[in-house]
Amino acid sequence: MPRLSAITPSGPAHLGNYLGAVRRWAREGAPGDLYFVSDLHGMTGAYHPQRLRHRTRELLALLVASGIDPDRVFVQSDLLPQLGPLTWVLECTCSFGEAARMTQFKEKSATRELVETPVRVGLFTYPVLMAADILLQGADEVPVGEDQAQHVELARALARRFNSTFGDALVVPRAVTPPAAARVRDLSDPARKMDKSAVDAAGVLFVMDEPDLLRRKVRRAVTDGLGRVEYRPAEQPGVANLLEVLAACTGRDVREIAEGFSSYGRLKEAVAEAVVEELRPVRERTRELLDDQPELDRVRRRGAELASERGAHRLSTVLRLAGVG
Ligand code: AQP
Repeated sequence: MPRLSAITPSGPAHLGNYLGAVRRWAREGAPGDLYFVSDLHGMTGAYHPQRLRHRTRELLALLVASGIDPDRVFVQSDLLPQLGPLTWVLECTCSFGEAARMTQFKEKSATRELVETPVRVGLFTYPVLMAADILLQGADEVPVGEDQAQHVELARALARRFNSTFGDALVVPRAVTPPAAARVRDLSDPARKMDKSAVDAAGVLFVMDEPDLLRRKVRRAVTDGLGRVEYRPAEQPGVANLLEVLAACTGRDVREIAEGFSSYGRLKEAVAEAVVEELRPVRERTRELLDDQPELDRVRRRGAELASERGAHRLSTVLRLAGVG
């Protein structure tokens, strides 16, 4: 049974997405695992259509360039003909109160109301679409962080309810905690995680940034006035973040690394070079794929075909049991 993971094109992929997710998927994924670019989830707030399309392609290329089996990768919107009806069936299985309990909606809608009105219904219902993503593919495990665990619980509840009300059709998924990975922080504000949709990109190292830009961003990383290279995340969050990045890129122990540096300047140089070398091959392969449109289109079509084949029988059973279609 597959595990299902996704990445949303809410911005260009950054070093955190790469070290914390994509690289791990490529290195540690089991042969049956599935990955998708969740472009429909990127529409729940204000967005720019061309930018969404471009970032979706770029993320698809990145996943394949990172070494994930292209047959296990797809773009969410390519499954709209199946996700649409399944989402509707699930929305008619989900109570309003259940959807309204999603804490991520409460948090995001509160923030968005301040900067952008109105808050979209899509932001409210997207956990049901996420349930459809999971249930269509028959994924039994969904590796997610704490912020998404409640959504997987919803998918689990909806699958159970559908099965017990209408008949067995859906695999009941569960959230699993992914193995601990680097949590990369914003270089300009180490109190925050590195974020695709950060308003200020100065502290975000994007996978597709040119080496010189990466170096400049690392050189400007916020540290502190203590002048001591030690791994003390609470007292020296900026320095600790740089050390963690270096550890994740080199596979070395973070405390051991700290002992080798006496100045922030030297540490930053080493971090910059390690990041440049870590990202260089994947950036170059992503670029090659983006430049080879027929090949990327072929990969995308095949991924979509395989993913929709995986879901076709399940969807028709669901519709039959639900009395429609
Ligand atoms: N800073 C990070 N460090 C380590 N891992 C990270 N991930 C995200 N940020 C970091 C991991 O990347 C995967 C895909 O994430 P997503 O598309 O669901 O985006 P997100 O978690 O909401 O965070 P982003 O990338 O910063 O995007 P936005 O701007 O949309 O919030 C996940 O496995 C995530 O853990």
